Amino acid sequence: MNLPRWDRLLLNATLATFADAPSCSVIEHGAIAMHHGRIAWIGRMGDLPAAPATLATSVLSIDGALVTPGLIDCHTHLVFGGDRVHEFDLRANGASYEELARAGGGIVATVKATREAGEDALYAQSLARARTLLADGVTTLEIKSGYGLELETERRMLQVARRIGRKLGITVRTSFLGLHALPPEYRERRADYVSLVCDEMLPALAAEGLLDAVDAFCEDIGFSREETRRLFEQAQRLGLPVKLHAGQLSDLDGAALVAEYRGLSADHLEHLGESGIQAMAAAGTVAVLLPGAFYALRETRLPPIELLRKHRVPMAVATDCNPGSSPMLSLRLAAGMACTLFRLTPAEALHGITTHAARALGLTDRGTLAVGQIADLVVWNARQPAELCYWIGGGLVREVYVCGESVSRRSVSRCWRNAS
Ligand code: DI6
Ligand code: FE
Repeated sequence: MNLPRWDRLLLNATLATFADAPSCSVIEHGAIAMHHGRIAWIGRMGDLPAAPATLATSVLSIDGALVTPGLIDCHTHLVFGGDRVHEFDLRANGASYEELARAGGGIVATVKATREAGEDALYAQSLARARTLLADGVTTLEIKSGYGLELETERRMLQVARRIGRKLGITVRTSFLGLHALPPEYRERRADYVSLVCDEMLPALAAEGLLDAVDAFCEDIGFSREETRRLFEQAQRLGLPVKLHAGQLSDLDGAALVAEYRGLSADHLEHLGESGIQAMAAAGTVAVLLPGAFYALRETRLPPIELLRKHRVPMAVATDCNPGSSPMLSLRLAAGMACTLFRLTPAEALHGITTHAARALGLTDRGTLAVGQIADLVVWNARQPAELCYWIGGGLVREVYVCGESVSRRSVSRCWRNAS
């Protein structure tokens, strides 16, 4: 008989497959095989087709440890220059995020630092943050531009994002966020900046193959519906999917707008009404919840979780890792906060950082443990899925596999502060 010969086989695993929402779909006493970067077999150990030692080149018992798909952080601004510790201090002393933004701080302060950072410095400090997320179980990462607000620096950010993906061997998806803030040099020429973004920057970066999606900051302190629509029209012409920062601080009905373009996701959503939710449900647009920003800005208005559930809008959870509103470096913590602050169940929050996050990026080959899926998975120092939301902080990762290869603990556990 010709038995399969797999690259790697893990035995005695507690497998959270996420194959069937809403539960985590746990297989106890499980086994999972990886071959040529894909999941080749998954099931109960007792159902393996032969003695384990005959089935794979490497066979490892993991003593009941929890295994999940590699985590997917579907909304980050991880590439940026400098930091905004000073503003954190000012906010602790009573200043608001909007006041700082209107006074020339906020996003624009990071734009200045990002423009001034050379490519190598930008890469080093951003790579260190990506390593930290990876050490906490993230194997797929979305990174937005939006701190350049001019072609050259937007391009540099996107190139740095792609370079991080190549260096770490993880998947990085890039989104163009040219409509993030109005750059100071365009303060009196708003329409010209929107034209520059839509008619020059977006087509150029798309032609260079640097973009997977297009995003905008649709807010009172950001860009209007009309400006966002113009961007989406251009994205559609270029064949790029859209997503949107919508309803974080104000209600411009951005969720309905992005749904109109069958967008991948609407993100933040503290200000969101039922008609927007219905539009998202009809379009298959994912709701991306960002509890790190809610927490850091001391928001009190919750996203409408019960209505999202009622209309069966898939909810993803992400870090929104950025220097201003969410300097967050743990996706697992974001999931925990989604439970505590937004009252998601642990199973919902965990679907939010696996299956639903994959969908928010338009990816169908990951987010669950199933035969044929990419073999990105995490072995945890935990025995049940809810533990990943329950423990606040601490390193729970035992091993990360990316495309079937174990990521050396040494290379990922370097402190993120040391790399720059
Ligand atoms: N929403 C956010 O939470 C980040 N960007 C955005 O559009 C904040 C970016 C920053 O403050 O630097
Ligand atoms: Fe954001």
